[in-house]
Amino acid sequence: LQMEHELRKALSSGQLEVFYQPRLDLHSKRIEAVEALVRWRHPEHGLIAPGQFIDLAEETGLIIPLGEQVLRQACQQTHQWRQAGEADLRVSVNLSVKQLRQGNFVSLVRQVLEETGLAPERLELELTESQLLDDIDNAINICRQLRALGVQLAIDDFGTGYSSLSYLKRFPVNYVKIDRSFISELDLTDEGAAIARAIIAMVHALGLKAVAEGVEIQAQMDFLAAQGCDEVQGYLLCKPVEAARLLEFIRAHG
Ligand code: G
Ligand code: G
Ligand code: MN
Ligand code: NA
Repeated sequence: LQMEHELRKALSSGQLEVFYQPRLDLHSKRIEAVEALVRWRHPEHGLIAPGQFIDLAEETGLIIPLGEQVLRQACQQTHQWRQAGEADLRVSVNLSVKQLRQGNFVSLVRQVLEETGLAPERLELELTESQLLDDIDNAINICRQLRALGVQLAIDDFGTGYSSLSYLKRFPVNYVKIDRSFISELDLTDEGAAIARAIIAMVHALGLKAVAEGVEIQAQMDFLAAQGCDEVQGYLLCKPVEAARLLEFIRAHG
C-alpha cells in the first residue's frame, strides 16, 4: 500500500524517467533503433529498476498512466533528437496488454504522435507472446489498427511462450525479439545454436525481422550475424542508459 502510494506520487511528480538501450542493425552496422525502458528516480532511494515496480503497476492499473508517460516521453525524445540533427532513430516502447484493452489505445497513440511530431514508422510497440495470446482476437484487431497508423510492432521475449508458427502468422507484426535465454545458451551447447538458428529461419520465412536480445559476448554477435539475424541488443554494445548518455554512445559509434 505504501509502495502504491509512492508510485502514484512518482507518476504525478515526474519521477519516472525513460532510459534507452541501442539496437544495432547487423546489415547497415548502424544503431537504427533504441528500446525505451522505464526507471524510477526516487528522491530517497535513487534509481529503481522496473523489475521492482512493473508488477505492482500492472496489479493496480497504474500501468496505464505509466505506459502513457513512457510512450509520450520516448516519442518526444526521439523526435527531438531527429529535429536537432543529433540522431535518426526508431524507438521501441514496451506495452502491457492492459493498455491494449483500454478502449481508446489506438487514439492515444495517434494523439501522442501528433503532439510530439514523431513519424509513425519511427515508433515500434513491443508486446510479449503470452500477453498477445491472452485475448487473441482483440489483440489482432488492435494490432491491425496500429499498423494502419503506420506504427511498427514487435513480439517481445519470443520463445518463452507457445512460439508457434501459426499464431506468429496471424499477428501483423514486423519484428520478433528472441528472448535472451536463447542467446545466452548460444555458445554453451550445440542445441542452443540450433534453436537460435531455427527461430531466425522461421522469422525470415514469415517475412519478418529477427532481433536478438541479451547479446553479451562477441561470439554470440558473430554467430547471429552469420545466421542473418537483423538486429542485436545487449550489454556487449551498451546497457540501458539515460538520454544524454545514449546520444554520446551514438556519436561515438554511429
Ligand atoms: O530495463 P530492465 O531490464 O530492468 O526491464 C525489466 C523489465 O521491465 C523488462 O521485461 C521490460 O520489458 C519491462 N519494462 C521496462 N520498461 C517498461 C515499460 O515502460 N512498460 C512496460 N510495460 N514494461 C517495461
Ligand atoms: O523484457 P524486455 O526485453 O523488455 O527486457 C529488457 C531488459 O533486458 C531490460 O531490463 C535490460 O536491462 C535487460 N537487458 C538488456 N541487455 C541485456 C543483456 O545483455 N543481458 C542481460 N542479462 N539483460 C539485458
Ligand atoms: Mn522489451
Ligand atoms: Na525481451
